[in-house]
Amino acid sequence: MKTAIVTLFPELVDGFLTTGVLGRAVRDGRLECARFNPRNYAHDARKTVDDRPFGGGAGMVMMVEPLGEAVSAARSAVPEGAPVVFLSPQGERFDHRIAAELAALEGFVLVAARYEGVDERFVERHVDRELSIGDYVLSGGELAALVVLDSAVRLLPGVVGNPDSITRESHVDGLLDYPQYTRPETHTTGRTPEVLLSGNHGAVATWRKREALGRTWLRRPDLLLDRELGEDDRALLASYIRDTAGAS
Ligand code: 9WO
Repeated sequence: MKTAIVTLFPELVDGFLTTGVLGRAVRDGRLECARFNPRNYAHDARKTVDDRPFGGGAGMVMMVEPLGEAVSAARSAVPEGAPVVFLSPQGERFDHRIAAELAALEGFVLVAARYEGVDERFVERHVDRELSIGDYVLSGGELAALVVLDSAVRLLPGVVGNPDSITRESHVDGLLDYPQYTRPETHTTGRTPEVLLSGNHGAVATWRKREALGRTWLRRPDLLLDRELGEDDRALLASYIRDTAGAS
């Protein structure tokens, strides 16, 4: 996959592109991520990329020209037709479904802005998709761009070593994760649930499904509304609810 990030602070993304899962994807040649700095496309000797907002008000707005020219350069580093994605609190809410859509593409350009915003003409002219990772304001779009890139790249074939790790992950089947335990079996903080030590793979799978359904019901009931539960899952959730109702 060939990607590019447009950012005034390319050094901010370096650590993520050289470390862990993303770092290995780059070294294995499964991911390219070129960096483009709008500062290098400024038109004046002072390298200006921002200016005061028309109509007044606090802060500065990123100018359309340096940003637009940086995006044009970035587009030449990604495959023909790759979309330009702008990260902003005004965007469509990013989720696993959109991560999978992006992972199915040959590439995309991520645009991370700074200051108090960008000239709206940049968005109209250069942006194909505006994404938000949540309802909060950041100091810039870089963290959001990295969230989007990381979650999409993990879905590429061969990037996460064990394919089970992907299908097992939260949100892939629309449920939260089940609780996990590792050594020691017993600790002052508590004992590992017996079923996980039983060696009975069927019983383990049933326990995990019941925990995943139960925690989703407790913590994110909105996720269950989007999902038709089968007969078996309904029974597992009912059993979980009976048990927790007794415990609380
Ligand atoms: C800053 C600001 C200050 C005072 C009043 C209003 C304000 N709005 C902003 C603002 O939105 N700044 C943005 C900073 C401009 C675009 C890049 N920045 C950004 C992106 N902050 N947060 C995001 C972001 C992106 C995706 N998902 C969540 C947040």
